[in-house]
Amino acid sequence: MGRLLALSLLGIALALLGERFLALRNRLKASREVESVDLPNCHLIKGIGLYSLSCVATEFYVTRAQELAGEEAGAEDIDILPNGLAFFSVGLKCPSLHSFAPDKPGGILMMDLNEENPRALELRISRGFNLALFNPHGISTFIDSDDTVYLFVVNHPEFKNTVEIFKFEEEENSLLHLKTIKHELLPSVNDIIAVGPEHFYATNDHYFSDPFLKYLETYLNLHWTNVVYYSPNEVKVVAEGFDSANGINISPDKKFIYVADILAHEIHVLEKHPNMNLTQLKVLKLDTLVDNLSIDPSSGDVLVGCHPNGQKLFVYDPKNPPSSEVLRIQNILSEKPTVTTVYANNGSVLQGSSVASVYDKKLLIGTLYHRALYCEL
Ligand SMILES: *[C@@H]1O[C@H](CO)[C@@H](O)[C@H](O)[C@H]1NC(C)=O
Ligand SMILES: *[C@@H]1O[C@H](CO)[C@@H](O)[C@H](O)[C@H]1NC(C)=O
Ligand SMILES: CC(=O)N[C@H]1CO[C@H](CO)[C@@H](O)[C@@H]1O
Repeated sequence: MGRLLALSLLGIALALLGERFLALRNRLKASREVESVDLPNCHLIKGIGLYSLSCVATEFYVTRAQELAGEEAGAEDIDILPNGLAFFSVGLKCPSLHSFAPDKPGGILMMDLNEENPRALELRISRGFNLALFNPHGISTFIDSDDTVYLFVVNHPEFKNTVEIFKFEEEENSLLHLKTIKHELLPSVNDIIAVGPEHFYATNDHYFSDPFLKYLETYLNLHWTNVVYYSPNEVKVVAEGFDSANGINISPDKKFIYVADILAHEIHVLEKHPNMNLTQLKVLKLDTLVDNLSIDPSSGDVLVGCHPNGQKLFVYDPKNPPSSEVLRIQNILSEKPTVTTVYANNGSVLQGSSVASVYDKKLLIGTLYHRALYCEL
């Protein structure tokens, strides 16, 4: 009897795993190909790639890509100030990248998009901050009523999860470190949107922080990831049940929060309440893995860096590389938002786009590891 029971349980477990495997192929959009959509005035920004999936999802891919390209993984996230200064976080390292990643710590680059040929410049960081362990991920800026600019950076020192708050000192091209935030409700932070000088919403892309448990929860499709609101007085889960919550951003009027659920191919529109609670307003289903979200400040449109075929991110084949796709969503609050493809490429020019950001008719497209594209719209 004991053996029969054990065998039945094993059978059920295998069936479940098989079903989860097929579901994973679907979640990764394993069989989708893209049609090219070109933009006329683009050039590559040399020396910068941008990547933004979680470590677990990309560790294999980035490792392979680095081996193949002989390059260091590039920037992770971009945030552009209203005056055209763009910030990039660079040098995210993941546990399994240990031996490949150089000892060079991460950093924050800045680029002035008002310049004719903008170049990225590394910002100095004030003494006292542990630069050697700097491992930056999602970033966000907040401008206070006195025009102070705060830069919020998700950090993974020794693969832990913290949020660092810096004050940007423009004349010195430097960042003054103000605060490190750690919290049990921030076990696997991916991206962040600042809503006050010490206040933010953040996505957890996993429920667990242990790498093996992360793998398991993703594979089993548990939908345990969430969005957390943090302030010095109150920290709370404000939305949950995401497959893998990734990019997060806010509407120009600050009334709505947008969250990209990468493996569910969804963008969630959440209404923000005075007590900072969120309630879900709608979910936009797309046919692609949605990574980082940015807002076009002139129109409020949402720009999405997407992976049309996530499988190719895992199983990297230089002859059949991952493609790129950038979507623009107009009138996201309306009954029928318009979704247009701004850019799509089969990987011959740009592989694995993860972020697209627009400023004054200029579009920056970043990728997981590959390159960054700078286009005049
Ligand atoms: C909203 O927030 C309050 C406190 O900030 C909390 O006690 C309450 O449970 C939340 N309500 C909902 C519906 O989540
Ligand atoms: C990608 O498209 C280009 C033409 O647009 C074509 O030459 C190339 O073979 C395609 N590559 C793949 C991997 O499909
Ligand atoms: C390019 C871009 O807009 N990236 C965004 C990724 O998500 C963070 C958090 O919402 C934004 O601050 C970045 O701007």
